[in-house]
Amino acid sequence: MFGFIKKGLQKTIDVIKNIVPEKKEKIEKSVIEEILIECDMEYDVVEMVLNDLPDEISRDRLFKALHSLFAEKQIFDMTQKPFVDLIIGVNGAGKTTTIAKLAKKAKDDGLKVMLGAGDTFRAAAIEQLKRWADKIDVPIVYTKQGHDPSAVAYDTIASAVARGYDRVIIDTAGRLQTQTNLSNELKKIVKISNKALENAPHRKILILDGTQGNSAILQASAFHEIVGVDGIIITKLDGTAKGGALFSISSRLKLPILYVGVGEKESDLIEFSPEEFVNSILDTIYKAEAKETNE
Ligand SMILES: Nc1nc2c(ncn2[C@@H]2O[C@H](COP(=O)(O)OP(=O)(O)OP(=O)(O)O)[C@@H](O)[C@H]2O)c(=O)[nH]1
Ligand SMILES: [Mg+2]
Repeated sequence: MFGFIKKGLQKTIDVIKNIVPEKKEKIEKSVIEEILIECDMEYDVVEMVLNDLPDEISRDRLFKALHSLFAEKQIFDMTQKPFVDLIIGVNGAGKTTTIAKLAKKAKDDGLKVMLGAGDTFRAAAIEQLKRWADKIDVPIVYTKQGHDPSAVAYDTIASAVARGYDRVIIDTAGRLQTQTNLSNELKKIVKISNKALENAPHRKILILDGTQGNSAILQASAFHEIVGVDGIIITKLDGTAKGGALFSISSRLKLPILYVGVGEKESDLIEFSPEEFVNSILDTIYKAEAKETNE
């Protein structure tokens, strides 16, 4: 039943298996504490979770405690045409790859998708997104290196409006000469997108590198302050044992995790479900089946 996310969580699950040699109905608090810390849940969050729990913890109690850490998913009116996603995040976080994955998902759902190569800082970034656009077979709006990214955002949205497209996904640079430059550039892209289409960008999605674990929280707060993030995508979950950081990232930032990246291919993106995530972890610890906890 919970097959998909387990693929991305394998390394985290391996760490847990080493701590819990035998699955039981109830697990000692000290063992749960060790598991959560080893999986890179922030210590303050671990304490908060364990505070209200008894010395021997049932699956049901732990499920509720862990599940409550995740921020509620905001409902977006995705019927707005075009629905515009702006993708932000630091250098190397996985923005461009994730855009390809999101584009493929939307295309597979029968939507007309257009990409905007808003990372004009590096020529290679434009080329990389063009290659993905070719592979997935979706149109892309781009310009020369060094040109104004907000103009690319504007042109992409305007073209999508004119051609009746359903979805626009805009890439951005992860690094400029200074932090202030990046901050001003992102604000400008948002402002100009809004001139191209009211309410655009509809979602500002922050991409975080999952291998960074909890250290991504500070970085995320900075982006949130600059533009106001609507949702997070955590990439490279396949390459890390720090899956527990997802709890602290979502609860500290009070932002929903929309998807997780579990590989480098365009199909390696999984819609994030807090239930499935928590159950995948609990399946490794407890004897009792998941369905008993969901009643
Ligand atoms: N294993 C794994 N690798 C990933 C995942 N997502 C992205 N990557 C890899 O991470 C590297 C960086 O990804 P990019 O998409 O180029 O990152 P970016 O944020 O666009 O980087 P810049 O354009 O330099 O700011 C690439 O080698 C990707 O293949 C993932 O979910 N799993
Ligand atoms: Mg990129």
